[in-house]
Amino acid sequence: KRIGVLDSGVGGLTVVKELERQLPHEDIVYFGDNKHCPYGNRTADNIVEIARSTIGFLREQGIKAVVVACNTTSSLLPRFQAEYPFPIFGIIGPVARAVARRGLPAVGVIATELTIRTGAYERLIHENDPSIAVYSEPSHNLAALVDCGEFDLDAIRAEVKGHLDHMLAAYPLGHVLYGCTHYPIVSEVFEQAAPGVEFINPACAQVAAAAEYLRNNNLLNDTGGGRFDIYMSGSAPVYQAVLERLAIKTPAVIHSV
Ligand code: DGN
Repeated sequence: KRIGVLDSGVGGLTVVKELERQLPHEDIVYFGDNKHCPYGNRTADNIVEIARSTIGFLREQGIKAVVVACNTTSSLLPRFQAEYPFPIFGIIGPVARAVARRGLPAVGVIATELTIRTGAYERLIHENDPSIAVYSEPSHNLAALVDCGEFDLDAIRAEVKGHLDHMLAAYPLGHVLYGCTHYPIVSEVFEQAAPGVEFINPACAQVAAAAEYLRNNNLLNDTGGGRFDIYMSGSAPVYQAVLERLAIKTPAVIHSV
């Protein structure tokens, strides 16, 4: 059986990149819900409804687990996680534990408005260590700017710089989390805008946690892999461009839904 991956669009491909690196023998079925993108500006009830329908679709493809490659959906995970007979891995819990393990005094989180509004990053980080200062920066536009696929880098640069200047003026942060899976697609823009900051991609901790669970439950493939289907309601050339930008090696079959 395969691992199902979901996002509102191309952002979840940054998690696929990590799956390819850490679990090269797995087959992946991806759902990019471009029709409803951006998620970050929708209501919580609507996102939960969309998540149920997407997981239903992935389930029909024959899956053993779901990796929620979307922070916005992950921030609402407790509302639907227990409804399924297979594990559903969120992206926020594992990185919250990783931040606490590293003993960081403070972190910034830049994410969609809905992710920030749910308070999920603060809550999960503070469950591990209440002393960590969390500085949240909501972005109304950034995920959509990346997903429009033209990579208007000037517009993306201006948006990123505005957010980082705002955060860093409030506190001299050494660490900032990419709280939206679309952002690591343009990681070089973030790094250039704030050279002294270490940007943390939560996909690494998420996939490590998923791998550990699947290994402990004998659900991992030891050989094989390389089957990668993308179902999306967006534009295939945009997906192709992001696959190339992230240097994802596994050949993808892209289906329009
Ligand atoms: N990529 C998604 C996330 O991580 O929150 C959401 C992007 C969006 O739809 N705005």
